[in-house]
Order: sequence, then structure tokens, then C-alpha cells
Amino acid sequence: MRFNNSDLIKYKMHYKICHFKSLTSTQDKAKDFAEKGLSDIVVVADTQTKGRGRFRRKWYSDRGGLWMSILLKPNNIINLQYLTFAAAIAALESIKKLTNIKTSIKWPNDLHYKGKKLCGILTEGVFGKENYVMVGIGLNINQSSFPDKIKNTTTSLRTIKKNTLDIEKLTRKLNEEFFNLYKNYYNKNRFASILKIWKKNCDTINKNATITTKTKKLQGKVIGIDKDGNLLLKMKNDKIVRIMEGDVKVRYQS
Ligand code: BT5
Repeated sequence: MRFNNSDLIKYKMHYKICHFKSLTSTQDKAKDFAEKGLSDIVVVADTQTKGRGRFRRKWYSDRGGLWMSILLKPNNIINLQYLTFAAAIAALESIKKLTNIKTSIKWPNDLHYKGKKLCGILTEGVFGKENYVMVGIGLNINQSSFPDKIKNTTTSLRTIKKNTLDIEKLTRKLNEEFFNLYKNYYNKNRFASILKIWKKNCDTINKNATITTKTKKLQGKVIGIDKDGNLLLKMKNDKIVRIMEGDVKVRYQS
């Protein structure tokens, strides 16, 4: 996959895509760039040797997937969950527009197809005198098989479509969608607009769910998402529990 300067003009991009064959993690490389004061850079790697999910969980990053980190210097860093939401919307929309595949968002940071994980998002920051954010997106595109540990819970666009897809084209489309939301909504503090689109595509709402946090397991019905993106779970005793983004898994029961 190669991107060059003519891409920047052709696609009216105001960001630069930096492509690498292999990295430990695109998040690490984006962080290096942030420490040099750079931003609006999209780091892409064909493979990652230490790809990570939330809480340092392993993210399998063999060839065939899109592994990228969008390095930003946003206007505000208080509402970072909306960058995760914007990334999920961008992935969903770009997939829909280029492949016709209709995916769903699973709270808080996954894209699924028929209950199987297709995409995960990891938003991290470098905070100091100046603040930088790395929005890491992992999307399974052309892999035809997965390691045993995840093979029953994971899918790729190629598996769904039975076709090899153009990773570069999808990368461009995803970034176009993301930067549109970032410029026109996030950086203008229009978070409610992001949440509205996100909710429309989120299939966690109205499901019976078991939610596992670091300390406990909760069962109930997901009745909604509040204005900050927290999950609202109605328990059997009718108590409503608000669950913040954290080490939470949602398992569908029906
Ligand atoms: C995530 O974490 O879903 C966020 C994943 C972010 C990956 C991107 S790739 C580019 C950038 N650079 C990085 O190093 N990371 C970001 P979490 O919700 O914690 O989910 C992690 C779990 O997903 C693992 O424990 C596995 O069960 C599962 N998993 C691992 N690799 C997967 C894959 N390729 N596809 C689907 N599921 C996977």
C-alpha cells in the first residue's frame, strides 16, 4: 500500500498518510510523531508486532488488515469518547459505501457483523503543555483465517464478501469520513450530532446483556446511552446503572 503527495491533492486531504511495512504498533509511531510536535498524520502499517487493544490486550495484526492511528491535536480533550464514536461511524460508513456490507456498532468501541468483531478502536492521548490524541483503528479486511484464540468471535470483510478488497481505497474513504466528522462536529463541539448518528447504528441498545467490569458482572437490559456516551443498564430490580467506558464486555443473550 503506497500513498503519495498526489493523493493529498486528489482527495483534498489536509492530513498526511505515513505508510510502514511493519511497526510494533501504529499507536507507538503516532506517539513518536506527537512528541516531535506533529499532528494530522495517519500512521498505517501492513503488520504490527505488538498491536494492542484496551488495557494492553493483544490485538492480532497480521497482513491483510487495516492497522492505523490518526494523530490529532484536537481543540478539546475532555470529550475524547466522541473521537472513538466518530471513528466507529467512519468505519461503518466507509464499509457501507464501498462494499454494501451493513455492520453495527457495539458499545463502546467495536464494529460487528452478525455478532462477530470486525473492527476495534483504541483512543489514547499524550497530554502535557500541548495535547495530542491517537485514534487507533484496527479493521479486518483481507484475512481469510484468524488465530485459534479469536477465530470464533472474529470476521473479516473478505470472509463476508467472499472477495479481496482494496485496503488503500478503504483507508482513504475511512479517513475522509473521519476527518469530516472531526472538523465539522468534534472540533465545533457538536457532540450531540455525533452521538445521534452513533446511536442510530448501535445495536447494543434494547438488548439483554451481561456486562463484565473489572470488579463485577452485571446483568440487565440496555435501555440507552446517556449524553456522555455511558451505557444505561436496567437491572432485574429496576435499578438503572450507568456504566462508563472501561473494561466492559457486552454479551448478547438474545
Ligand atoms: C480494541 O480493544 O478493540 C481496540 C483495538 C485497536 C487496534 C488498533 S490497530 C491500530 C492501532 N494500533 C494498535 O496497537 N492498536 C490500534 P479491546 O476492546 O480491548 O479488544 C481486544 C480484544 O479483541 C482481544 O482481547 C481479542 O479478544 C480481540 N481481538 C484481537 N485481535 C483481533 C482482531 N484482529 N480482530 C478481532 N478481534 C480481535
